[in-house]
Amino acid sequence: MATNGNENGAVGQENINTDIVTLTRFLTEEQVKVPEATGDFTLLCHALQFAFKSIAYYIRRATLINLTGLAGSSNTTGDDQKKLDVIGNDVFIAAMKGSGKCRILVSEEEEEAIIFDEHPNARYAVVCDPIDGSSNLDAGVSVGTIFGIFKLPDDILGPQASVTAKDILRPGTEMVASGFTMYGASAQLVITMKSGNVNGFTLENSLGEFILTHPNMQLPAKRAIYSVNEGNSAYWDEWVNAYFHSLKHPGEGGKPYSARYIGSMVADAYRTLLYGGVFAYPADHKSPKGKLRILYECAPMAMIFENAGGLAVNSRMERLLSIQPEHIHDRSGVFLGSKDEVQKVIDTYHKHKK
Ligand code: AHM
Ligand code: MG
Repeated sequence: MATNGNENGAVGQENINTDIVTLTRFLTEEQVKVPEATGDFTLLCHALQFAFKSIAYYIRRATLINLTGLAGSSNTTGDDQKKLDVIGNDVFIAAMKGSGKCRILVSEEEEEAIIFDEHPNARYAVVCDPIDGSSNLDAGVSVGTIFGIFKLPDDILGPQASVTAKDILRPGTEMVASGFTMYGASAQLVITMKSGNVNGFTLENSLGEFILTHPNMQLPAKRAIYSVNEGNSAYWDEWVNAYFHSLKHPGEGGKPYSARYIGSMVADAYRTLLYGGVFAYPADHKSPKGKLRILYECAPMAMIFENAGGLAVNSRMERLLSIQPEHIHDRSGVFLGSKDEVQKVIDTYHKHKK
């Protein structure tokens, strides 16, 4: 077998892997496994990939090219928009439109769903939060893009069919794929297909390629880490307070949980995926429907966590993936993470609701 001369791990001699799996290769190999595949999904993913690379590039350079700060506008829900929110959204819309494979796009930054009537035969609908956690941007904290992909039914294909936002008010169980890209020390893309594995890719900046670095990600079944904005505890239901109290005060001989909260869902979720634990943004008295959005924040994350062996429920302990949003920006409470940790949430809920 040929080697590249680094058996001793000598400094300056890289052990070069010349057979790497890029996202492009991975998608092609996945497509081959589905004989009836048309290639449309693969092309859509290529367009998504370009959007992630572009957003990663602008975020890396933000401070240098004056992209930090507010854009002077606010989005659908009155949140101040950052310049990068606007750029991320524009990049995403252009990529989806240009793919020719996207019929409907829902973005957190757009009040209405965008319907691409110029592509009446496009089979896919995409939901996204182009830059989630953007309040952290100027401090250089990791943010991310979250996305979900639905395949539209045949009866709304073609120039005669009329497509509306209602066509995308579907539960997460109907997604064909979901994922997120975290823009951190490096850009990390995590993607999963319906009932498939969860795979993690790292953007290699010089090659400009996402490389498969975390194949078949599996969430540890338990881990004593909780991630929640405890500043909201005055608004929480009694059972939510009781649950977090029990983590911090485990009783005689027990070890209290560690708290980790970045305030950027993608970063908190990525850590939870790798290390285990529980991430929560419960519904509370101030936000009775919760803060996070069902379509493009909760459902895509829920699919990743379930496919990696974890659980994801809302504040009524219903499976997050089964929740049908009432409108495209509908919200939900969320608890997701390691199987045993989320089970503990469910048990506490039922004990207190008896
Ligand atoms: P955004 O979509 O406006 O960026 O808000 C979503 C973010 C999530 O990334 C994060 O989990 C949450 O809001 C943090 O909220 P808070 O600052 O209330 O803790
Ligand atoms: Mg968001």
